[in-house]
Amino acid sequence: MKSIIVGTAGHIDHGKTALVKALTGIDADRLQEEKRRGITIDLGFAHLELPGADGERLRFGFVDVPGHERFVRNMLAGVGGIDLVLLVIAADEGIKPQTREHFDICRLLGIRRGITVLTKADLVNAETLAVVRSEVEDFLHGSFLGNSGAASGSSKSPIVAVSALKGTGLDELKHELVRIGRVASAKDSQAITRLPIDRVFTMKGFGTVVTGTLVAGTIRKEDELELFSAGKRVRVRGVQVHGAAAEKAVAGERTALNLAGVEKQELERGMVLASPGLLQTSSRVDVKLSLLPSAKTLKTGSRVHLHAFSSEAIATVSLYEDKQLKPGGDAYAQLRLSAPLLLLPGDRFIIRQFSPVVTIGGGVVLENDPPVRVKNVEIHSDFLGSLTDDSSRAVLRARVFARPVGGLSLAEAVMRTGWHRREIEALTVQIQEITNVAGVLIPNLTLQIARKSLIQILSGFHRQNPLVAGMTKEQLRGHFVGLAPEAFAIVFDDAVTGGQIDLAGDLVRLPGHGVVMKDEEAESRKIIEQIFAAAGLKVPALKDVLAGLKIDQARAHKIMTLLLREKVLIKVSDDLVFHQSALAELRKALATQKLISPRLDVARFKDLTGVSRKYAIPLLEYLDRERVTKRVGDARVIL
Ligand SMILES: Nc1nc2c(ncn2[C@@H]2O[C@H](COP(=O)(O)OP(=O)(O)OP(=O)(O)O)[C@@H](O)[C@H]2O)c(=O)[nH]1
Ligand SMILES: [Mg+2]
Repeated sequence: MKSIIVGTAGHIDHGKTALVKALTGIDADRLQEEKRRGITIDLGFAHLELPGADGERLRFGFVDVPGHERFVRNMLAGVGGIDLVLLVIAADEGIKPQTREHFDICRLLGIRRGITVLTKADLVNAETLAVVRSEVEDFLHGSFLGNSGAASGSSKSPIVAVSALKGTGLDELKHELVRIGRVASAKDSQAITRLPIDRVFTMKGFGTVVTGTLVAGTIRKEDELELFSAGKRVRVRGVQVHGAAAEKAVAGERTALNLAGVEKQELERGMVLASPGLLQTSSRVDVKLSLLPSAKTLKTGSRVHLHAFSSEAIATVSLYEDKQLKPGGDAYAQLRLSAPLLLLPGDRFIIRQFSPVVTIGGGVVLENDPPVRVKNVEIHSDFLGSLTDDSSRAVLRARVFARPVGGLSLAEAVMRTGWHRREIEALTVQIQEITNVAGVLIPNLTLQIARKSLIQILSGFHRQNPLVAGMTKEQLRGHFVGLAPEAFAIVFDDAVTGGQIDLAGDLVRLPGHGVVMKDEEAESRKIIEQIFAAAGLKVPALKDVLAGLKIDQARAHKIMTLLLREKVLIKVSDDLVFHQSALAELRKALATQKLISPRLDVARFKDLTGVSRKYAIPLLEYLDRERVTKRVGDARVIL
């Protein structure tokens, strides 16, 4: 069943609540004070099911708002989630200040569909009704509720005259509700769940209950949700939709949740329940701001009241391009919020003047984690412009290209767009210029440049250090500090697998660019290796070995350095060097010894290895450093 949220709008006393009651049979004025004073103070709710075509049914959730100018704040808490507006104008009064203000709000929120209702039609004669109708037509001209110009067929926004008292016009109104409800775009029940809370109360036998318009996603019994901005997890004990118990609530439904894990005092209007662990609140947002023609010029640095869904905050406006925004104009701006709010790109909001409080404009959130200071306004404005693109592919592409080196992780992409991870992954596949490298999205161009740089850096290194066999991987990594580690890893691994670079132990070099040894050097190297390999643990003194070679001392030392760097030989103390194979054997022997007894003293070690004390002590100290053994008092244990 399709669910549509219908909001009322219009001046005080024009008959909004009476109209909702005439349609649904439900009195949305639930507060004592409302009944006593005969005015709506806070949001009221009602519901109605109507048959559509082909046996389908449409479910309308009504949000009835107060018309009083002092309660526009409450009106704003309800209007954020609506799909369709009933703009209520009393036929005996015509257009009044809150008719205008509510209508402006609907336009600024991007509400696309609605019906204009001329109420109290029974109080005027046909002639007056015709005059009011034509006044209203002029007023709506060119807007989403206007009927001239391109609007036609199913997108037509009707004006219906109604008497809630006599019941006239109600059938026509229901007919129009169904007609428009059928074509209104439904909210996305697959999206990441968000329920802005508009009421909190306790119910005997149920505990804490919150209500709201489910603007995205689905909520089931037993779901875990995250409470923003409290940063708390809560459990859904029960779900009600339009006043009746339900297994689940889907986007577009008026939803009540019975919550476990939270007290009533911890909850308030303006908080949001959302899918856990995916989203984050923001204290700064970049937006596209529109100022009403009726507003005063807005200077950069001004403070305003911001309303988004059921939440509100004070915002300081910082305009990107100019120092001020003229009435009727629009501009990119950064809003700094007095309290962090859960906002996602695409969310609409209203701004009201700080004092006196009147609606002056609104806009759409583009970025919920903007830079504190923008270095180049032109580039940043271009970026914000690309975020307004209708194609989600274009938007994702722009976001990835805005992070050309560090990349955009999937988790962050979810947080910054509000899209599901799987959607983003699917989009990435469609965008040719970007790659998903182990969960980090990065432009292909960056990978190409990194591949080239890798080779250039290595060949530069070889040129400057002809006597060194190569760079360590860490040294090389140091040239790519800004690059996402995942991207470096793939570029590096690909280069090794593809044979563009050689990796020997810890050393990286270009193929054929190692240290070139002359014949006698190569021969000497072989001799050294053989002597140490054959010696096992009873190694000769290094200086004796080097002195026995045919080459000079400088070259002999160069060879030694190479052998140590490649870890063929290992230095255990200043004058003791072992072949790596001998130490590997020793480790094996100790592992076997451990099975017999992990305790080891110097005498035992000497027995085991056959070496003298002169070798035993430095070897044991080396093994301690390598965490093969551990000193405990006078003895050691094998780890
Ligand atoms: N004669 C007549 N009176 C109506 C009609 N609709 C509403 N009224 C009366 O107008 C008064 C105001 O109606 P409400 O429905 O409370 O007006 P409202 O727009 O909800 O007012 P707020 O919520 O305070 O902004 C009430 O006394 C209603 O009985 C109608 O169609 N005909
Ligand atoms: Mg009312």
